Amino acid sequence: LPLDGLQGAGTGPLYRKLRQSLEDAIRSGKLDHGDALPAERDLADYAHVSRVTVRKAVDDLVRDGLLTRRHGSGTFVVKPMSRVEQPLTRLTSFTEDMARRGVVTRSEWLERGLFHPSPEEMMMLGLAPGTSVARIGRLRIGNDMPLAIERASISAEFLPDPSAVTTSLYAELEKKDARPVRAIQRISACNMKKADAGLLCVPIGSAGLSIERVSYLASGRVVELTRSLYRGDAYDFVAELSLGE
Ligand code: 16G
Repeated sequence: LPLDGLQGAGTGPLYRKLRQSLEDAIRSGKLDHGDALPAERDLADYAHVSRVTVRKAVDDLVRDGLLTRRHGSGTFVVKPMSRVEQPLTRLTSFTEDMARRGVVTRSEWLERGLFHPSPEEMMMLGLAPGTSVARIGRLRIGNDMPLAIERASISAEFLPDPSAVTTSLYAELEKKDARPVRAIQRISACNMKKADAGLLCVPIGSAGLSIERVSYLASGRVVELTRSLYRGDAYDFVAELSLGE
């Protein structure tokens, strides 16, 4: 196995030492990105620890985003993504942005359905009383690395069947002739709370960028109200500036 013994691997409980030793193997390239992690039993035999200890160490590394579990095929070393440089002046979708960079995306669903709108959604989206709102909440993942949590609210008029959104919300809106053409976006700094940090695989309190986007149709109608939380260690937002009048 491409692992050094647990002797020099720091102090504390065994699973921490094993975690450290696995992390060292990943950082030094002995375990390469995309490699499958040896079977739990082999790791346990090799390190002279129990399988419970191995599982704890692996859980730790999965939580911190160094390893990923793929259902049915095992545990793999995550390909780290370099920081994403995101232009601030183009109204593109996550799926498009990532495809352009050759990043493989997927989403985990946090929420998807029609709901009774909150007063804020009614106001922001200009909803008539008695109408519903479609909510699309997703953890957005690029090359196995969780990048952002996005929660979008859309008038049901433009998205009567939220379950039709399987990959791209904007692609689905486009089919309904309701893809936004203009948006206002506000970005502010925040520290991640426990639940969000857990989803994004970063330590609690890590720097995040909280982004609010309100998007419009050419007619001026609001289509989308989206609140997102982006990983501060993964994104650079860039804009070209020119001398004002
Ligand atoms: C972007 C947008 C989000 C929009 C999503 C649609 C931000 C910062 N970004 O991530 O508002 O809902 O794209 O992406 O809010 P999709 O078409 O891939 O679902």
